[in-house]
Amino acid sequence: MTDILQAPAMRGFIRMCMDGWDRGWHERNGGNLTYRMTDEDVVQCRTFFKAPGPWVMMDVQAENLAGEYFITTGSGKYFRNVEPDPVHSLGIVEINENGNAWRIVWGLEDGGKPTSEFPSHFMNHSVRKTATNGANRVIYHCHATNIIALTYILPLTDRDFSRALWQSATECPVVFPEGVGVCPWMVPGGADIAKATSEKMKTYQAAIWAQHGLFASGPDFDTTFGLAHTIEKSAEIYWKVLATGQPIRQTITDEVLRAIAKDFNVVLNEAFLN
Ligand code: 2HA
Ligand code: ZN
Repeated sequence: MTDILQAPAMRGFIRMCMDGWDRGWHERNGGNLTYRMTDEDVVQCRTFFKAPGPWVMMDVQAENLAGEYFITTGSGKYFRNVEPDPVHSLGIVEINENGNAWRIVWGLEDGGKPTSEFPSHFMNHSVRKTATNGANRVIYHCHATNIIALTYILPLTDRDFSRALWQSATECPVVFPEGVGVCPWMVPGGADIAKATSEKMKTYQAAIWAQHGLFASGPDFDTTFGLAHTIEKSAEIYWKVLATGQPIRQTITDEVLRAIAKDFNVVLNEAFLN
């Protein structure tokens, strides 16, 4: 390998950024993506690392992420520029042995920093790593249009959003049988939104930030992008139905939801069924 950008982790990361850009979920510097690298990824990329930058303390801590390496989008950087200008748009950071500081080992050239949502990503990586016995590696935040629009009209409860999404596309109960979490509007970028989101992510693969966007997790880029895409598509369908102004004549009933779960061998969150 002659270029770090040929590493499968980097290729997958960049492709996902451009997919999100193409969907229209990353206006200006909106959204962010982080990936917890495997040992093999680190071996492939290490020869391209630079002399590490200084350690930068965080106001969140996760012992189970000590010594990990993350690929991250940069604070204030544009998804639109990730493919044409990766060395400024992206970086790799190493986490210290206490799990409370990072330092840059590749990219984020000319004074760049990890995404402003790094505390939220970090806490959520920690929670999802535990919840999935180490399988989870990707955390993705996007400004998905239709899901944001729904946060103006639906009650901001896990139950209301989970039911609306399950009922709006047949694949939803199979893709996220536990439902989705909903956080009220909160100031972006800080420890509070990080903690509130990570509480939700103990149960769910995805959380919605009211009037802001979507937070999705998964073991790899395909699954995580697919989850965000599925949630947003379902929100779009629900939104189109509401926009007709017609009464809803039929929907996916709870009986059908239970039947889908049985056939596809998934456990639906019973708390959200009638
Ligand atoms: O620009 O999306 O949540 C980054 C964001 C903040
Ligand atoms: Zn955002």
